[in-house]
Amino acid sequence: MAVDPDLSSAVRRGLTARPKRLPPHLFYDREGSQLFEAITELPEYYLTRAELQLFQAHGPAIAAAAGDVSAVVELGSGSAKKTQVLLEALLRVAPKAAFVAVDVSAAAVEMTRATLRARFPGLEVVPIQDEFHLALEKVQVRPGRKLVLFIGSSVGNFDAAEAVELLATWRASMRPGDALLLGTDLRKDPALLVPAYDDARGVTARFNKNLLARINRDLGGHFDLDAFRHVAVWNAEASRIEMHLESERAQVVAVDGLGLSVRFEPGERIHTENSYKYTPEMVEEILGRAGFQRERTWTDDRGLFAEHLARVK
Ligand code: AVI
Repeated sequence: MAVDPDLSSAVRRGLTARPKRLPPHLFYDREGSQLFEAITELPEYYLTRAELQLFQAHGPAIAAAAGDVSAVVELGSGSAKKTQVLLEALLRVAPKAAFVAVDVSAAAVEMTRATLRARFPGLEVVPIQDEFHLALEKVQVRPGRKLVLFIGSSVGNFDAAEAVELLATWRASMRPGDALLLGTDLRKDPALLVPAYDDARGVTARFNKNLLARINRDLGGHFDLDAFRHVAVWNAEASRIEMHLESERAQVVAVDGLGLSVRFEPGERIHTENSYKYTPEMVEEILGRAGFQRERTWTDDRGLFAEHLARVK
């Protein structure tokens, strides 16, 4: 079995920590990415639809505020369903702009390139498979102002300190006049939030348990998926939804590829994800500390989701 060293060290570290945890970027192998696409179609998962509606309603205003940019750079590319709607509006204001699709996965950038080529035949689409900050440095060889997109509430899976560090790193590769469009989910009634992360069909439960399935597939793990329960809870103090996997009983699970035996108490949890839900103050704080000035914010019709346009200070 060819073992991925990043996966091995993250799983070893997380399963030997107290409390146990696994980092959320491990969700996104092939199965996990497909499950995430299925989540975005769920009736309970309002985020994707709200952001799409926001782009349909406010795309022209966002484009006017962003101005005549020479490149639109999307950090984290994929099916680009929502991006197409925004891009339509952006290209009316900046018809010569190129689109730069950045992702650590070659398959993701290729998928974006193919989708956008079909929809916008004249558009220059530049795929970059790299870490986001390195891609931003490469993009700066192009003259003109850039608009960087970090949408879909991806920032919400980082805590405030991590988010500031991340945005500040990108900020260091941006120039005065460049802009960032940041998508954030908003703090709201937990009666709406919790089902979005614990849907009736159990797709999010399968997405969460795919972490254990992945350890079984890629690291020779022996997790019994039925011996763990998917848990989604609202942590009001931290303003975040937390996902956990809770052991139904006392058990010891071997992970052969790591030479590890992991003991679980009944009810013991592995913390797998945080999804922060923002107030305007939280957004202002993160952008400001990372060296950006928030200029404008738009929300969808139901006030569920927000998009913030910020400039390099
Ligand atoms: C990718 N990210 C913004 C999603 C979220 O809503 O935090 C991941 C997700 N986790 C469970 N459902 C969706």
